[in-house]
Amino acid sequence: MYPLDIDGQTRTSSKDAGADERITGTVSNRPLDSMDVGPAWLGGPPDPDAPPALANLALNKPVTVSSAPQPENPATGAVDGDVNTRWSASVYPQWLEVDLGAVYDISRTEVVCLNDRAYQFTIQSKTTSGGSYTQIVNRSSNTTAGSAASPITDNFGPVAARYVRITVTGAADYTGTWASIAELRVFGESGSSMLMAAKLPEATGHEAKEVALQVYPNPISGGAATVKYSLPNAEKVQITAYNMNGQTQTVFNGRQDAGNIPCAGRSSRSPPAFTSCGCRPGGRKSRCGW
Ligand SMILES: [Ca+2]
Repeated sequence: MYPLDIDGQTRTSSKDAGADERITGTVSNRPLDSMDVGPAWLGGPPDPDAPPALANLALNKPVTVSSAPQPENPATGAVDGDVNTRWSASVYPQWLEVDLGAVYDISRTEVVCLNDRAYQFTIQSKTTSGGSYTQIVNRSSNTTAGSAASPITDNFGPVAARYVRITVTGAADYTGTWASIAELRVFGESGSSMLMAAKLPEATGHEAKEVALQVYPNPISGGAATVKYSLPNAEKVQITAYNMNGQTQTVFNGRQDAGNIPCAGRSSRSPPAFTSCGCRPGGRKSRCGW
């Protein structure tokens, strides 16, 4: 009925991962505690009533634009986190679209303009590449300057979005034809409310004791998660990811060669969905470096 556990024994339930053979204490189902989920919880569990942490989800994400930018001011200048670099294109209207990489609930945008200009723009979003846009910000009559110290900021109810497009249509205080945006920031829940732990089974008397395990970032955020570990020798390995609700997903369960093992997953799924684990470039088994 159930696949074999890590010891190669028949599992008696979906929750039987072989722990009873691995530790001497009583094994029972229980809520996760700080020892399960690593350093991120050592100060205590998150406050469930705390407002969600917002992160700039546009930072260093892929961008597309309406026309060729000024060569020295490429599209990436709008999302590189540096207020001294910019995206510039001429003439109006010009748009720039950032792909957040996954659907997030976004609730604020900030726009920093070259020379503190009062650019006029709209911001639209959609959840799929083929979907239709929803306008979430209308600054088409804007007269507010957008400086590094005081960006043009709009807060709105959470909007599910993956693709966020700013269309610059003019400026209130600048008569040139260049759309020059130093930073477009898109804030939303980064996924930091989802905590993940990956555990190796407690080994009894052999090399797995030496396994080094990293989960990065933890809590996972930004849509992607990576688990890395080293195996000094070929081993049976079982890695399970947990989210804060205790939901699990088996990242890997099987035999792996010695070496450094990366696992890639998506934190935007709940529980996190891991799509690859191991290092087999070109389809060949091989060790890999980090
Ligand atoms: Ca910039």
